[in-house]
Amino acid sequence: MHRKTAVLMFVPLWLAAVAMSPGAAAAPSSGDAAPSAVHHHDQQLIAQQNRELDPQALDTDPETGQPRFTPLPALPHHGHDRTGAATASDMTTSEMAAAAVADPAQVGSWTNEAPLTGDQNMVHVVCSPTGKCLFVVGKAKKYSSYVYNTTTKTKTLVKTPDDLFCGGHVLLPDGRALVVGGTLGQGPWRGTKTVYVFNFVTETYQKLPDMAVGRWYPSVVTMSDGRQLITAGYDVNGANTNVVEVFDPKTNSISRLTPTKSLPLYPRTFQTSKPGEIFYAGPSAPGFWNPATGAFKAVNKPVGAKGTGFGSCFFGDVRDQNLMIMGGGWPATASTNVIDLDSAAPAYRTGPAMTAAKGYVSCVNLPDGTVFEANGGSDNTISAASSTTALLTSLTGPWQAMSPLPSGEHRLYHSLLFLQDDGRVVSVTSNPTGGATAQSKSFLVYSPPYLSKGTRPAITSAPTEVGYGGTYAIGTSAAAGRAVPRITVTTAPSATHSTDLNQRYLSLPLAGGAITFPTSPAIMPPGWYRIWAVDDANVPSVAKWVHLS
Ligand SMILES: [Cu+2]
Repeated sequence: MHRKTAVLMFVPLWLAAVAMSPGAAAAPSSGDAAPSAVHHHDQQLIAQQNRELDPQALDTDPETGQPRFTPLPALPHHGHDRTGAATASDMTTSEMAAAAVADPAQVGSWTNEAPLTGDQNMVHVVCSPTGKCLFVVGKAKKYSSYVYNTTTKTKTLVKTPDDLFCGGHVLLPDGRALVVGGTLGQGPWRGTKTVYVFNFVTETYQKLPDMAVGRWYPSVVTMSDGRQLITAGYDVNGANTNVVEVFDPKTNSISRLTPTKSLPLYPRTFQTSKPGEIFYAGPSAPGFWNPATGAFKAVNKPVGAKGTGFGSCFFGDVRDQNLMIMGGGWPATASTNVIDLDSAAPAYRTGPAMTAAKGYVSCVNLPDGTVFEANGGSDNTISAASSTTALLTSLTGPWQAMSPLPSGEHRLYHSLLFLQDDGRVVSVTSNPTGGATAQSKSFLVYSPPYLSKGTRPAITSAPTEVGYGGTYAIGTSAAAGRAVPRITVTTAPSATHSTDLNQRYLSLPLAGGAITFPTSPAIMPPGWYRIWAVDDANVPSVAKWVHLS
């Protein structure tokens, strides 16, 4: 693949790593915001995009307070197997035949794991270097949180001080989770101003001074300077806010930027390779945005892209800056669009079509450099759920069909996908129309084909603290006859509502047993990353966390 940005510098620069400590005194509350002045054109744009934002997901009619949907009947049971014998399986004959020939080394495999099954909606996840993931669960006004310990496979209920449901979040550079906004109420949906940080060691939330505005469905992205850009969401009155705010983890404070920006709910915003520059992926009115100055440079509209529940991932090494958006509803599309953000004239072009039309589709950067997609459907109903999953190994495609979701499972509204430290992918949550009886609470775990290809390599030694441009010796081991030519890097999972806006992947060649980190914090914003030894058969180790500063 063409590498445009030669950021690898083999300079034996051992930077002294400085551990960041959580900030000291909190700033005083910023008080109430002035009424937001949204331009008429922006209001039209927002209204259009938010119309697409799944009115079906509202189980209760905001106007009447009455249930909007009646529960769907149970899935039909086909009642026979391939031989015609009676069975209670949900699989069709052709599905069973496909399953019989499915080779995990070719298509991977799914398991349904117990730890969190039976709990409420796991709508938000943030994973940390402690090996613990924070799940914010529930639905509006019925909420809690769990810490899921991925090592011991146990869960702990966490005292949850506010309704964080449908807020925004990310793992901070110092290893805490930031959770902003949430649900203030519905009819119309309104967002809270609350700001919390979650400490994974003490497993407690700490309340910080409020944001200037309430936010329901905000986006949070860590920028190249290590601060978090907070955009969009419905405010305390249910209006889409154009106020842009920034969280500084060193001072635990929020500040409001002077320029405003109208963006739809959960806008797909990404730190580009240029410090201070954000790319808003659209699909309506995409472009490059400087939040500090308000400057915006539009790019072409992606072809066939849909604005609801679409997936978005950088394909391959983030230094190639190939951002892909895929799917979305309604009606759902299988189309993908790719834009090279580093090109002289950045423009969306058509990418390889997915194997199925899907809204609420998610994608994950796997540690071998491929992109895995799962979840979604052609509509937000169980009968329209898609069980297909696929792997993309080249930007030119095609998507290769992987093992479908287990029989009877569905992943629609509120579903999410994330990569565990063990190299497996978790898929949780589904809130199709039909209310509580239609929800799925299963905890599905996908083992990619690389986990069925012999003994995995291992990282035997590595530093915990690393610096920009620094070169570090990494000890690895590999199966007999195999070598480890590279170390790959993935971000800390922070997934919700078919997105993980901070997700990225890099591949660092091992030269003389050492790797060199990029020099630019726009490529790797400061914080915690997972490194993986990947052998010459593209089989990854389990991850080890490193802290970049
Ligand atoms: Cu939601």
